Amino acid sequence: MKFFPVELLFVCVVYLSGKMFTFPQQTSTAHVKLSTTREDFSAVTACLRSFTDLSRNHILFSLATPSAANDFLLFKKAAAGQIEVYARDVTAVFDGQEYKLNAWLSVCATWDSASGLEQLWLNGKPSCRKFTSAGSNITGHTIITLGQEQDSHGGGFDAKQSFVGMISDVHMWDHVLSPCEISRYMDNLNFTPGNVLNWRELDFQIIGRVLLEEKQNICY
Ligand SMILES: [Ca+2]
Repeated sequence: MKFFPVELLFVCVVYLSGKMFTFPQQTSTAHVKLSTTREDFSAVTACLRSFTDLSRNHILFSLATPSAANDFLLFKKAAAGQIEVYARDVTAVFDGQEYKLNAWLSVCATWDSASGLEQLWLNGKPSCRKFTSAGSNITGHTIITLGQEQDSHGGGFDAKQSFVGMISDVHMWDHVLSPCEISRYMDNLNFTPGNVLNWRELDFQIIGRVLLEEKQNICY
């Protein structure tokens, strides 16, 4: 009888175009772990599309290194319209965001260490540009999770901050995308895929009840 280590069944690189991860219940465990061998970032752009009906706090994108659990993070606060973006453990709150429930949202966040400025984009609309942290890079072994927020490197999850819903089209770049490139992502036009995370050839691991499903197309 052939024996396959359990991990092998869940670690894969898959062409995910047209697919989504479904997080069907609130837990403190279920998540998707995204892998990159990159360990030094002087700038970041992360983009994803999400669909949820959560009005409580919840995580959208969590990147931790051994020295900083919130090295780059997108977090929807319970307060209406407020999205936090962390860089190097420092947060900026972006207020007045049209964060609709029960709809696909396109979200991107950028940061660069030279200026220390962040910007959030939601459904094509840019936010204010806000300062968080300048002068130091995101460095060290990088763990990225979807579905759970890391309070420690790869762990420290809290069900009350978990994501419930669907996530698709996750990309990450090691530079700040131009507004034009972000618009192309938001409009789902032809854009240059992420050079750190690329949804079209994503290296990921599913832990717990997360399903990889076809994105649903509604016919009229
Ligand atoms: Ca937390």
